[in-house]
This record gives sequence, C-alpha cells and structure tokens, in this order.
Amino acid sequence: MTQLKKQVASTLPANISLDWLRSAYSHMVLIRAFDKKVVALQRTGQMRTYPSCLGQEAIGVGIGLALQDNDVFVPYYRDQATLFLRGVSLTQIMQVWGGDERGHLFEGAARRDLPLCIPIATQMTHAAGVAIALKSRAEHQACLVTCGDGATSKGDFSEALNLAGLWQLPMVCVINNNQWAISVPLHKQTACQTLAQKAVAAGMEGVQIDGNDVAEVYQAVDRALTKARQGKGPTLIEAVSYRLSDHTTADDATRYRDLEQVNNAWEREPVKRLQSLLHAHQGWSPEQENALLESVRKQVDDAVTAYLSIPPQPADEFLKYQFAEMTTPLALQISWQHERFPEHETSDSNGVQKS
Ligand SMILES: Cc1ncc(C[n+]2csc(CCOP(=O)(O)OP(=O)(O)O)c2C)c(N)n1
Ligand SMILES: [Mg+2]
Repeated sequence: MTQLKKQVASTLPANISLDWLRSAYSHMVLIRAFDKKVVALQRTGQMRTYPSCLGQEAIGVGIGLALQDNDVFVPYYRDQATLFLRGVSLTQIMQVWGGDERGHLFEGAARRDLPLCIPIATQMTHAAGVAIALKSRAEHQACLVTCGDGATSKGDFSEALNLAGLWQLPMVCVINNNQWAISVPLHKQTACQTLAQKAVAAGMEGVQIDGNDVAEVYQAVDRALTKARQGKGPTLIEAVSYRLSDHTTADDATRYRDLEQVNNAWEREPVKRLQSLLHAHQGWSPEQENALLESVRKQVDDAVTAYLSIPPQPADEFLKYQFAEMTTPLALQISWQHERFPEHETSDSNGVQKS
C-alpha cells in the first residue's frame, strides 16, 4: 500500500511548474467551496441526496487536467471536479443532484461524455463499449472511466477490465480508493493487497498512486491516456485517498468509523497539502489566497442563484425519454397524470414546456 505523504516534498514534482500547481490549487479550492455549499443546500431542503467529494479534489482535478477534449469521460457520482473541468457548469452539477436530468445536457469537451452513473460499476462496461468504438473508428483518443474501491468487487468491473486487456482497448480506469464503500472498509472488501493488482488478471498495466497528490494523479493519468491514444493498451490506476465526508448526505459516518482515523486522514488532505507546497516554494501569498477565496465565493454564489432560479422540470418529463416513439402505456400514464394533476406544468410530446 502506498504510504500517503503527510509532509510536503521539498522539491517540486518533475516537469510540473509553479504556475501549473497554482492553477490546480485554484480548481481544488473552488470545488471544495462548491461541495460545502451543496451540502448546506441539502441541509436546508434545497438539494436532494448529494455525495460529497471532500478529500477527493486531487483525483478529480488531476484527471480533469489530463483529459483532452476529444477523449471520452465516463464518470461515477463523486466526479464533480472532473466534470467541472470538462466544461459542465456548477449550476448543471447542482441540477443533476437536485433531480433535474436537464443538467446532463453536457456541451463542449463533455459533449461525448456519459452521464453520472449511480448503479455501482455499470459504467465500467459502458466505458469498454466506448473504447471499442474509439478503437474501431481509429480515433486515437482514449476513454477514461472512474469507480470507487467498492465497485472493484462487482462483476462488471472484472468483465470490463478483462475485455479491455484482451482487446487492448484505449481505456484508462481510475479507481478512487477512498477506503470506504458506505460503511464497508477496504479490508472487508477484498483480500487483495492492492486494488492495482487486479490489473494483472486482466493482462494490463496496473499502478497505485497517491490520490492526495494532484501532480502525481495528473502525471499517472496523462501517461496512461497518452499510451491509450497511441494504441498501446489500457491501464488501471488505483488512486489512494480517503473519504473525509459522510458517504452521502443520507449517511452518518460517525456510526461506523473512528474519529481518530478521520483526524489522521485530515492531516494528509489534498488541498492543504498543495497549499503548503506552494508556500514552501514562495509560490503563494496571503493576498493571492484572499483573492482566490473571494473569486471562488462569487462563482459559487452565482451558480447557486442560477440553480435556484431554474423553473422546475415539467412533471411528465421522466416518462418521455425511454423510447424514440411514445408507447401507448406511457402515453396513457401521461394523460392520467394531466387529468389528476392539472395544476402541474406539462410539456408537449417533444419535451417542450407548455405555458
Ligand atoms: C448496483 C448497485 N448496488 C448497490 C448500490 C448502493 N450503493 C451506493 S454507493 C455504494 C458504495 C460504493 O462504494 P465505492 O465503490 O467505494 O464508491 P464511493 O462511494 O466510496 O466513492 C453502494 C453499495 C448501488 N448504487 N448500485
Ligand atoms: Mg469508496
């Protein structure tokens, strides 16, 4: 198991500039402030169940900075930072967790990315499918999929990895090993010494990295993506971190884990660590910190204002997108819904809201 560094390295990571680190730090601070705000919205009844990414900022930002626009990102539900760096707005991310699927109308670099996946590990097989398409079209781009440590126990995980290894697919899988699958600790999840070694059975390269070190995440993911784009096969990356938050806002982690363990994990948390590294190299001043916090506060507040002002999705929307053509049973359900709840907003059969 990687010994996560508590202290700041005295030298800068190779081939990483202070400017790069400052930019990564700014993204991480933004995501942390955003995450805190979304939890507060949930606590005040303005957000649905939300999975915090507290402590996972280095993984999300490292991946987001390594992906290229034409790569395909297949996320799971704790990927707020990567989604943001793909061009998905903070408002859209809140929309998704507020139960409004219109948040999934990704554009820009994320236009080919898949929606957030809630069923554990099913995104692995979707990613293998995407990677087959990229390879057969000779697109020279890669597909990157993420999952949690718990997901590695699922059949979908092994099946997708097996296929990726066998067909040498342009696929990179990053496991966010945050040590917990809700209340199940890693040592009750697997007898493997590391999750990276699951790559061996699939015939692919596996690496374990420190998921609290954004430069290490970026460099490992960048290397794996470059390899995949060059047709040199898939990579499994285990990014070791710690889930500092509850599993979701519906969970209370104090019921199943020691405060001492959590306190120890806080000493290695990624944002403070990067800030200390910048300070150690005279790369960050109190004025820069204050300016960043002010700009982050404004970005988050503006995104929340925009989110809260979005008109609700028409109530019949969730019945509209399952088939290309409306089926008779679904059409009947929609008309019953209109009869029963005439006060609800409705939409026409193309999903356009009627006034
Ligand atoms: C197929 C399936 N089974 C069970 C669940 C319930 N569930 C939600 S999150 C979770 C734990 C996942 O843990 P991990 O893969 O480590 O990801 P993390 O939440 O820690 O990031 C489970 C079992 C689910 N969403 N989907
Ligand atoms: Mg986990």
